[in-house]
Amino acid sequence: MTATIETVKDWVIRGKKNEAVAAVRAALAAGVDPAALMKDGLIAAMSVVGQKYSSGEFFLPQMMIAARAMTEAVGVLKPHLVGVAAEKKGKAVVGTVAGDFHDIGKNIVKMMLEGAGYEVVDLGVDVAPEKFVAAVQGEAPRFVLMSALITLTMESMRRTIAALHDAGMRGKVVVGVGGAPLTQKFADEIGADFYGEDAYACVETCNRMLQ
Ligand code: B12
Repeated sequence: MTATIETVKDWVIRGKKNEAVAAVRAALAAGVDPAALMKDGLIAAMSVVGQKYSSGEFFLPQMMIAARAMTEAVGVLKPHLVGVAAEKKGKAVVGTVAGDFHDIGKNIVKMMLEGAGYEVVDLGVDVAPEKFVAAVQGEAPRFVLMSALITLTMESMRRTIAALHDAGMRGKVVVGVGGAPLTQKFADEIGADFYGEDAYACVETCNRMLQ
């Protein structure tokens, strides 16, 4: 089977899990760069799916099967993207904020952080501010990393930062935020320490902040 980044993207958009996985394997075997497969194949496919959903061409079931294909394909790419860290770095608590169940991006961030040597405590999805606070109190992480994909749930980030502040924990952690609708401007407005546009930027910023 010959497979290119475009083939991978196409199968994910169409929600064809087995074909997407086979196309990723074939593209890797043909020497396609794994990082490019992730960015221009898988992540780009989800943008197209989002556009099709917005325009009414796709409905929730199509979005769900595309997400499933994406998740399977990421699993195949993982060993090619994630190195074996030479040293252990800091601890990070990650989670998708309250009201939000999107976790593909958060899981990629987790995967890249673990590959870079971070210990990651994953709180999952729909994580209430109090749960982030309890994790900071119990785990003493260096980083709290929040993900949001819905404009409305971005406000949960503001509430989580306020809850950390009220619990006297804000100064003890570096707070990073990300997710497709996020911007640097919003991150500044809610008092986050950094915004990262993708998982690579997240790891790079965490590394920089440890120095
Ligand atoms: C897949 C998907 C779903 C799947 C989610 C499956 C899953 N397990 O996550 C399903 C089908 C379940 C779903 C459900 C819904 N969805 Co949806 N979904 C999407 C879609 C198509 C792709 C999201 C995605 O996975 N992208 C790929 C990942 C890799 O990208 P990412 O998350 O942005 O992550 C990258 C970066 O942002 C960054 N990053 C992410 N997190 C973090 C954190 C930190 C700290 C840092 C530094 C970086 C970082 O790194 C990641 C990797 O590089 C988007 C469209 C879009 N353009 O985003 C809509 C979208 C987000 N969904 C939308 C909607 C409306 C919904 C629903 C409300 C639909 C409904 N009627 O029920 C529900 C939400 C339920 C809920 N309460 O959460 C809307 C949101 C609109 C808005 N303005 O807010 C979108 C934009 C679609 C659209 N165009 O309308 N969805």
